[in-house]
Order: sequence, then C-alpha cells, then structure tokens
Amino acid sequence: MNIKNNLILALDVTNKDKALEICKQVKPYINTIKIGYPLTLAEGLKIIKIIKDEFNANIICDYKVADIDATNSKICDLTFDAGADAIICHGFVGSDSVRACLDSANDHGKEIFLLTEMSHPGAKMFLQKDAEAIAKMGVDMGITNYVAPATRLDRLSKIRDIAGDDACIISPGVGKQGGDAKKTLEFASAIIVGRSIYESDNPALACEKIIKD
Ligand code: 3DU
Repeated sequence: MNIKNNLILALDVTNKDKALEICKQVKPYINTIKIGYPLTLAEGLKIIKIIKDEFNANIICDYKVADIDATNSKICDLTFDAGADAIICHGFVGSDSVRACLDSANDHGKEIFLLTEMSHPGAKMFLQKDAEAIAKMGVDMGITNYVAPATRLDRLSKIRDIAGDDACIISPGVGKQGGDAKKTLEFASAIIVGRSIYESDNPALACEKIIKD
C-alpha cells in the first residue's frame, strides 16, 4: 500500500459530514484513512465507499477482527465487498482465525494487517506477553502487514525485528497517547494519528506539523 507522507488518519468521528469535512481539509497530506467502529456504527458500511470514492483514498478498516474462522470470513468478506482495501485483524485468536481473514483478503485481492500488541496501558496486562509469538505466527503465515505500538518503541522495535525490514508496520499511539512521530518512524513504516488531527482547529496544519517535526 502506498501511504502518502507515511501518515494514516484514524477517522474516529461519528458523523458523515464531519468525516467528509476533515478528509477534505487533510487531502493534500493524506491518502490513507483508517475507519473504525465509531464511524461505521454511526453511518453504516456504506461510509467506506463514500470516503474512498470522494477522496480516492486507501481505506483500512480497523475492525480488530477476533472471532472464530467462520465468523471472521463473513466479517472480512462484507468489509472488502463494501470497498475496504485492508482490514485489521487480531492475532491473539490464533492461526485458524487469522487464516480465514487472509483467505478472504486473497479472494478479494485485498490485504490484512495483523495486530500484534496494542498501544494502550492495558495491553501490558495480557497481550504484550504474546505479541512476539503473534508476529512470528504472522511471518510463518506469509503476512507482510502488521500493527504495533508507537507508545512503546522497544516493543515496536522487537516486532520490526521479527517481521523483517520489508514488512509494512503501521503504528498507532502518536500524539494523544504520547508517542512521537519521528521516533516511531525509525521502526514503523507509517504512523496512525486520530485525535491530534481530527480534534484540531486546523486539521491540515496539524498534518503539516506532524510531517515536518
Ligand atoms: O489515539 P488516536 O486518537 O491518535 O487514535 C489512534 C487510533 O488507532 C484509534 O482509532 C484507535 O482505535 C487505534 N488503535 C490504537 O490506538 C491502538 C492499537 O493498538 C490499535 C488501534
């Protein structure tokens, strides 16, 4: 995926007009938009295609898919049929569940991002201890896209070591969660930024600052 300025917008607003307005403002800086549950639950799956078509953007759906294989297949099929270019899937559910996501992506000519360790403090409770094993599983399965935290660079660096130099690692946690854009990009392929952009009075300027700093 070609990610302009190595910057992905997490569009976690809950209203179509607001979403379109922010996309319009950041268009000079951003070509990849992450849509999650807030916007999808507010506006329905149709929002994927609306934003994709209006802004000619790559759409990554952050649905953190984490169910049994049969259900994962349905979730991924529906998401890809709705126009998503990629979907984020949890790795902790194991290889059969992840395989279902990968098969759906391959059938549609689309991609998955495997979520290893999350960026929030709670990830240290359970997920962290298995994150490296999750990344190793991904490598064994031939997965080349990963999500790893900007809030713990030592952990991000470990995931990079496992995933390899050619992997695409996208990293949330920059800005509001405390992560630093430049330091994160020493290990990540692209950063994911939400509130620091969409809550800003000037989202375009916020993008410019993140890119230049
Ligand atoms: O903290 P921000 O507002 O910049 O948003 C970060 C986004 O990335 C948000 O959509 C959140 O749901 C997502 N995310 C994480 O923050 C941490 C993860 O480990 C995975 C996804």
